Amino acid sequence: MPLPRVLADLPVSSVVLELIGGRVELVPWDFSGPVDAIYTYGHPTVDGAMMDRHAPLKVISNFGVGVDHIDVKAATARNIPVGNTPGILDGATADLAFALILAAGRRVVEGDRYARGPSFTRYDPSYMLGREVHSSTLGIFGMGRIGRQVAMRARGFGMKVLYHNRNRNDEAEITLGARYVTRDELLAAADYVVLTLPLTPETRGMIGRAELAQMKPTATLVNVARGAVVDKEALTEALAAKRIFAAALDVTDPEPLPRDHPLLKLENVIITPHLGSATEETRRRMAELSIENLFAGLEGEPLPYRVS
Ligand code: 8YV
Repeated sequence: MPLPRVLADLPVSSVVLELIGGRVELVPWDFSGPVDAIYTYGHPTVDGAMMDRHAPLKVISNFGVGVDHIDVKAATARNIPVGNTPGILDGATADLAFALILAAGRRVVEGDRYARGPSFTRYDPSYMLGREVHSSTLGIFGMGRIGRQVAMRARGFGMKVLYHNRNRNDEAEITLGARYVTRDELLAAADYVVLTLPLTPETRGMIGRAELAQMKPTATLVNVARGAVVDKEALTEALAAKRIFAAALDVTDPEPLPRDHPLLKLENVIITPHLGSATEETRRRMAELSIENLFAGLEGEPLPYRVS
């Protein structure tokens, strides 16, 4: 019997290969014939036309939780189940959000550049003053699983936690003391505005010129969601004019940014290459869940972690 054929977008990791154990034939993204499954490892677009090109597909399995690159409605209309990896990367992503809050507020990356460079010739107590993290106000857009983990960490830093979300999260309010506020209230009050929401038509470009103008001049924007939630040209302008203190971005649109983009030249921005879930432990669990989904779909079983 021929092995099931699975289209995969990038060379997958050794962990994924180990879990597959030679039970499928992996074919590259530009393969044009029919396949049994699509395995999305990075974030390539998967639309209805692509699903039709590769029919009959039994499953689309995504290595990751965000499925903004997959047309889930088109998959549902074609009875193709879509699987993702929820609930296992929240801690790692919240850790990274906190690393970015601390690094931007306390100018850690800039300090590292300075300490290694020729200008550092003597210590000066008046250089590189940052902003406090402890006792400051954190504003979280998106109180889902990752937002909740960020709020949990903020408690340890004695931060006041505000959030805005489509729905109120009673559990986060009661157990973590997070306070629900409007979008405008959050932007005006937060010292750190953290984005932990999915990319949808409603959230695309949600932080633009007007929203950046509502932030305090001392505030920092942290994005661990998706690059397209922020209007990068508006952000570049705001940072260059020092209308906000700093930004720390784990995600950009496009990813990577063109190498000559002005954002890359600014001192008051930190950019990491989409490292939210990038720990050995979390990436192994993501591989496990996505491969469980893949095999369940190939065998015609319900997906254990199904988006739709
Ligand atoms: C992954 C992510 O890095 O889960 C997500 O939505 O963005 C990240 O955890 C990514 O999906 C793997 O390419």
